[in-house]
Amino acid sequence: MPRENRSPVLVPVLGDQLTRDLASIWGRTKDDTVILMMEVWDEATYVRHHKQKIALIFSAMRHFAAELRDAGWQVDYVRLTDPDNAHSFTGEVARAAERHEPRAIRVVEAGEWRVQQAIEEWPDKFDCPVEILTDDRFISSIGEFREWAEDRKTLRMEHFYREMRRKTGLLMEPDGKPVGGEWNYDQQNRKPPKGEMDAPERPLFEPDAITNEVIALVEEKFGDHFGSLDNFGWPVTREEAELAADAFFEERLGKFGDYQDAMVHGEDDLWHSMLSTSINLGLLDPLELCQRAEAAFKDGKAPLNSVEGFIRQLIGWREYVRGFYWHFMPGLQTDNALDAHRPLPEFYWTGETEMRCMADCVRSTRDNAHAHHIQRLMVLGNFALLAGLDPQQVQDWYLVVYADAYEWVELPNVAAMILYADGGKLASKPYAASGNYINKMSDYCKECTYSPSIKTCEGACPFNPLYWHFMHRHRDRLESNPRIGRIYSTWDRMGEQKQAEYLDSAQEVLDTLEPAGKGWARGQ
Ligand code: FAD
Ligand code: DLZ
Ligand code: SF4
Repeated sequence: MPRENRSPVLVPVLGDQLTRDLASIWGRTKDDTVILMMEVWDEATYVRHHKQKIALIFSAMRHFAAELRDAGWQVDYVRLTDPDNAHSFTGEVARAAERHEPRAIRVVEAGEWRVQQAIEEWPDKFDCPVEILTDDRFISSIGEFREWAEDRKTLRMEHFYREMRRKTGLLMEPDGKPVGGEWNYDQQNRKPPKGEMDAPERPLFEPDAITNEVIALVEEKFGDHFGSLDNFGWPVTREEAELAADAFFEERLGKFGDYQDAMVHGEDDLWHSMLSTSINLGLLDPLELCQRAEAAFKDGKAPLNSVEGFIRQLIGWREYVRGFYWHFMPGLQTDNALDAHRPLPEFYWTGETEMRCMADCVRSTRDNAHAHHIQRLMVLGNFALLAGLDPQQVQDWYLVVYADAYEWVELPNVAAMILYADGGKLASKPYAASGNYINKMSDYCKECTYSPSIKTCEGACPFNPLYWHFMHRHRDRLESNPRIGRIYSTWDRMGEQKQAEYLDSAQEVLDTLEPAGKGWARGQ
């Protein structure tokens, strides 16, 4: 009998493709398909991921494999500890091809450029047809984004977002106008955290036997990676992820909008959904989540500013950064428009700094493998921008430390959104802010060693002089930017003595930054 008739189709499913109706599984019959899942060393070690991130991915992969088997699929699952582990996706597909002699390989395009490069070599490597399918879990394909981007001078998220609203029909009136009359209610989503913040706690999921086994494996093999496993409570199955989503819609969506930009010491989740890990793994469908949010608005259970804000994050930002990533890779990895070369300070890993805001964000990152958006952007990111930290070291840090971090979503946020390393393709101006912003949007400053109202010298919040140091050193580039230019008249009016005080104070801060020891993010 020719091989085509008796051999199966091999369907490799990557660690962030844990979706039952993944394009490569969809429409296949169980008796002539082998689903291949691979725990591989290269993925686990190309950066030294936070321990919770590895545990989450392996546990979710193992649960997904078990779920597929229960549903009657043949799953070939390669464990990390398999003595013959080939270390790479390509190596494991080669081994599986020997085991199963497939008549074809069918795979969904990878989330990350690095992995996709490897997959694109498969047709030449294997002696059967290789079909690489579009990842239809995204609303906009890579090609659609490219088309949208091609003839535009500026690629603003807001314009793309409106296209996505029209495409999905979310929060749209029948006449093509946005529900409520406005496309974007971000102005209403900046309530400072005043008074008692009573955010309900998100559900944490008790590790089961599979997760405990994985946690032990991670402790054994990756025990010296950054982060703690003590608080591990991420959803690792679709059922758990749905329970987490239920809790968000019932208890937190209502105030999600108001407090989207708020920060409170020791309050790590506030009204955020905490669903990014599940969405990025493929356990939850972002479009379904948006539809649920829209239904909550229609049923009068959540206000428009919350619902629009949530939908904008998912069909706006999330889709936009993914398109942006593929449009500008691989250059995005090495962009450094602001010529920033300062090494990442050690306190990004240890949290040992007198800056109370930074210390709290690093603590949450270490304990939870999570920090919420405004902490990533306006505290950790803002400091990296103002201090002129090396983009590649900052990128590595963000990729390592967050359980939801995959390069396609991390890199545009880091290189383009926080560091302006792309020279302004994503953001119309750098997200630079002094201590005032953090003071307004958080309770951090009240008990900090520094004061946001002291601008220079003794006791000054480091963000204050660093802000002016940043503006001063990038004047040539930024002065002509209409959204920033007028800041320079304030600077010029200060007079030379005040300016010198700012610059000297900033230099003092910069001189105290101790570079991170080698080996936190890469290497042993
Ligand atoms: P919520 O605040 O509840 O938001 C809802 C959802 O919107 C999120 O789950 C996420 O899927 C999506 N979302 C919101 N903002 C963004 C954004 N800027 N880009 C893409 N999706 C977004 N998100 C990641 O998933 N992985 C990352 O590696 C990542 N790195 C980031 C790095 C920096 C410097 C910044 C500023 C943001 C980064 N984000 C990243 C975006 C955002 O911080 C997280 O998605 C969010 O904090 C996850 O928590 P949540 O699920 O409670 O989000
Ligand atoms: C992040 C990660 C890790 C740590 N380990 C694995 C793994 O062993 N096997 C796997 O399939 N995926 C892993 N991942 C996620 C991959 O890096 C992810 O699938 C890529 O982003 C795909 O582009
Ligand atoms: Fe952060 Fe400055 Fe506020 Fe201290 S004073 S918490 S360093 S913003």
